[in-house]
Amino acid sequence: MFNIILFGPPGSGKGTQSEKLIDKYALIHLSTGNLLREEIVNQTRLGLEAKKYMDNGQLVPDSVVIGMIRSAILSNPDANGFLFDGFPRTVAQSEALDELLAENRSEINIMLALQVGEEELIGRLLNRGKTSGRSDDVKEEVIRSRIIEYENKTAPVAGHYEIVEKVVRIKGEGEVEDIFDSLCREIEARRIL
Ligand code: B4P
Repeated sequence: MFNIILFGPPGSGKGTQSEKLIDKYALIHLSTGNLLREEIVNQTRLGLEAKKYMDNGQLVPDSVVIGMIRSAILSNPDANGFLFDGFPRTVAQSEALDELLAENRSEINIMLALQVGEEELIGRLLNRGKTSGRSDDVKEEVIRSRIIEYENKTAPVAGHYEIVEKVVRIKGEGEVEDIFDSLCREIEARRIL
């Protein structure tokens, strides 16, 4: 198994690059943002609870997202590997992920961390908000709250994987294809074929 975390602030290109990476490497894409939005569309109890946090630019409680990831991993026993997109977003989530993978005699092989400046992030998300229908992309103050949540709670997750030398930082500004090529180079330098 080859497991990747695609890491970075909101709007850094995680969703965009994930689509390309899962195609190229036949990985299972686990995006907690997408899973939560599905719950919202289906108006489940979990979705209605999560929406309150998401609309305010806050992280959804750890117990909710860890439970979702646990069931997604268990329902894909024959996976080649997973691409985690938008997860883990807290140190508690990263510890839970390490344990879940260890139960399957697996681990995180690489964390690819996209680096993008704050004003560029805000511009991209406001732009997406014009057409995406995503309520968390419309108001600049909500986008700023998401970036603050990222700095306070999510950025420390990189430290957790830096200790085990799994983090590679990639410039996330510029052409989508150029960024994709940089990500692929790093994966191929480490992938056991
Ligand atoms: P996510 O769905 O993960 O949302 P995101 O971080 O905004 O998306 P992403 O980073 O993938 O977007 P992308 O850059 O690809 O999370 C949404 C919310 O769900 C969170 O705020 C939180 O409330 C909750 N949540 C999710 N996971 C959670 C967890 N684990 N724990 C707790 N809560 C959780 O795209 C942005 C825009 O940039 C697009 O329009 C794209 O076209 C554009 N773009 C991409 N690359 C570009 C480039 N190179 N140049 C120009 N534009 C580019």
